[in-house]
Amino acid sequence: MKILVLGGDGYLGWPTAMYLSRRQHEVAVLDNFAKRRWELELNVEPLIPIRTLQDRVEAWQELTGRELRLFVADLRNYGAVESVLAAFQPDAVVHYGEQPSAPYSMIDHDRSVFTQINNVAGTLNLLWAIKKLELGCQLVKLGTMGEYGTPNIDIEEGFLEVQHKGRTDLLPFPCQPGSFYHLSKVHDSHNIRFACRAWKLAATDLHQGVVYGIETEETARQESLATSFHYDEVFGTALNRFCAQAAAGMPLTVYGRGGQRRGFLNIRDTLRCVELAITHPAKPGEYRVFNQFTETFTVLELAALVRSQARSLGLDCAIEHLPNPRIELEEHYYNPAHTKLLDLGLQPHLLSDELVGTMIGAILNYRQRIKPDIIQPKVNWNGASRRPEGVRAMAANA
Ligand code: USQ
Repeated sequence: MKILVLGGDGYLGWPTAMYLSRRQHEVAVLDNFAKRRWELELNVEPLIPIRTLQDRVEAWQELTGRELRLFVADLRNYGAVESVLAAFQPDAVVHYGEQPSAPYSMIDHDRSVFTQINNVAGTLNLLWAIKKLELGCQLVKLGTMGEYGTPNIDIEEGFLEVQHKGRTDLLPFPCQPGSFYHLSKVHDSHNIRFACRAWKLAATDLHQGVVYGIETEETARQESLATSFHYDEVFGTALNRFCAQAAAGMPLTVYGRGGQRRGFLNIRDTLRCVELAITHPAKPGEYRVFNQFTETFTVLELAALVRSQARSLGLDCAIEHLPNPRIELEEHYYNPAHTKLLDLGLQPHLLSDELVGTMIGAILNYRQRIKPDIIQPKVNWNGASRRPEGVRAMAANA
């Protein structure tokens, strides 16, 4: 199958491209390297030094003999999107090509506007190009579990049967997202669903939970194939950050009471879920949602797990409850369904003490690169973010 991976330079896009290439698919990657620019703006960098995408594509080819075609293009440029799709003629498009951070979208006005324009317009351009070229390809889009928020009822996979004044309908599950980033994904979902209805496109919206992990089978083959693992407050996510903090001998940054419960999954399962969506495609006109996570934890449960593993590795590790910089419930009901990917054959890599120990061990190899000053949260949801000076113009020009 011909598969185009958008955002192929990112934490998930790059491992996905190699994973699919190794399984004999003809894979192309597209990126505009925006994430590397945001890293420069905020003066953060991935834990493992990451080669350019061109170098990584070459390294993959030398190692496996398999070609990854590379397109450098910005999804906000409709002409570029159309030319890439016309040149490659994909059977499936895997769309990771968005600004992926909730804190980034909450730094200031410029970055919230940027996040929504970038994400929503990029996806709209893609939908229009797929329609115009009549490619008949399927779209596999990375959405987020955060689209739903934390309602006081069970969360279903995309749709809720509602009875109202004696009538019944299957309607999109109500969304109460917790940041302008998560909102951008809700807007995408509505646009994709409409395009499926209006133009008979076929799409799977993967509502993914928080991903953890530093390596996959493919990235582990050599350091030049490593993926972009972040532990900073903007691009790092909860468990990845806690493991890096433990390796650096710093207290674990639990926001507030830590009763926030979320769905989590191993990075290896992300790749498998995307493959399952592609190999069991949506039908023309179908918009479907899979909740993509394998288990739920509270933030405090994760911190306790990391602390116990860190201590067994001889590291000094404490949990610190910081004032929560976000607006979110710290104690709440959370019971989302997640059966559709399991029904298709997903066999989860569940989180274990051993895995957390392995992650901390892998991070310890790069301990000298950890910058302590990018760990504490500075971005506040109330709009009073302490961000670096002199970056406003860059964001506005992005
Ligand atoms: N948290 C802490 N301490 C930290 C970092 C996070 O307590 O040092 C807490 C947050 O307050 C939040 C929870 O951990 O309650 C999750 O935060 P996160 O930063 O790990 O993840 P989030 O901002 O929700 O976003 C991440 C990805 C995003 C994806 C989303 C899935 O960055 O791309 O869409 O996870 S979900 O969370 O299910 O919406």
